[in-house]
Amino acid sequence: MKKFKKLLALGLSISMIVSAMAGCSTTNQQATGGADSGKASTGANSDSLEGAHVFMFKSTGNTFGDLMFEGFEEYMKSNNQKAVYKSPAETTVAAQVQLLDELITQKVASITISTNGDAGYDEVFKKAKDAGIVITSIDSAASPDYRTTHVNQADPNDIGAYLVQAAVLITLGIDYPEDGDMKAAVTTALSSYSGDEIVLGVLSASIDTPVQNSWIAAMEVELKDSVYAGKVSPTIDKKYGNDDLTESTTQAQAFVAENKVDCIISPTTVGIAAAGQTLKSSNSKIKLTGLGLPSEMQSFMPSAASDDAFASVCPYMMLWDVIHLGAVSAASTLATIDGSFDGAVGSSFQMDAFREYPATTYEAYDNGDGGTAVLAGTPYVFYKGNMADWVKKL
Ligand code: RAM
Repeated sequence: MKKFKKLLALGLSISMIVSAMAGCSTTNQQATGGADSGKASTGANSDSLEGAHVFMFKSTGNTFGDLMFEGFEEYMKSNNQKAVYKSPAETTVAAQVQLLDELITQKVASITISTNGDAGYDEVFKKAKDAGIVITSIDSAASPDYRTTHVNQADPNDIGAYLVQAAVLITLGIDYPEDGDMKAAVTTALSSYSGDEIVLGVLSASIDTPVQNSWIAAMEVELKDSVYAGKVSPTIDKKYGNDDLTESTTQAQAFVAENKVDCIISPTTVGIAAAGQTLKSSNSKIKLTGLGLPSEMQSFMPSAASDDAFASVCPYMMLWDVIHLGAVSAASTLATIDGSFDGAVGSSFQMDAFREYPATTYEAYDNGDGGTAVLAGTPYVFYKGNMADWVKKL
């Protein structure tokens, strides 16, 4: 748990902060930078995509995807390459497959994708690979049979464990510990806890999304730790909002109506914002944590160190440097194309003179798929002590 201490001490680099600010201000203007919603591929934008590097998120309208593209595009541009954002309107496998098929016809050079599911891509990925198109996955993994590597935001085991720890502390009304050691705080707090069994809920993306499922699997492993025995239910109440604001709101409302959970963990930026709004407007006692963007969560979180964090529905949450994540995937793709990186264990690439990114075996619980991953970052906690610094940056 020392990692958190280090993280809080280090923060993110100044250049990342500056580019994050740039990212926020241009998030909805990507069409001007050669990006579009995917509609262009059916004719709205006749620019040739031949040789372009495509970034495909799960669906359009998601700031998390826009920010990853920001970093991807910046890195590609600095290497004189053309980056294009193409994502379907709907968060489904079928919509991504259709778009992928069109991109193959248009002879793109590479595709970097965050997938909507485990299955259903093999045929189109094979077609892309046979056409010499490099496939890299990011955020939500693609099959190791077709990807060079998976660019992993942070260790899935850490993400799952930290989210459970945060949810338990929040349920008990305990502030984010300044030393960052949530597990120690949970252990101390639960050792003297004799109240009702704490019940956690999860508001996820789709039922099939590989990345959220890997984090949920890690949460379930964390809950098996003896520290929680008899105090926190090992069973998580799961609902799925498909990374859609309306559907996520409906699911959050169901949590409120059922009133069975003490805290909702939403490991998706769309879900946590929808739950924030729902819990706030319903005056529910249910608390919230998860993975969110400070810019989208400010109305549901404390904003000053002197605030009572528990006057807000979400006292603290976490995420990582989303812009840097996108840049790492661009570096991975270019290193694959120039032949200096092949995604095998032992293979690595550099983004700058100092930092090496090695491929290692990907060990997410439900997706320890025999493929490799490159670790791009670590989770970072947003709480009353630092929210004011972040709302305009990420
Ligand atoms: C959402 C997406 C993405 C996830 C982030 C935290 O925007 O679901 O997959 O990694 O949130």
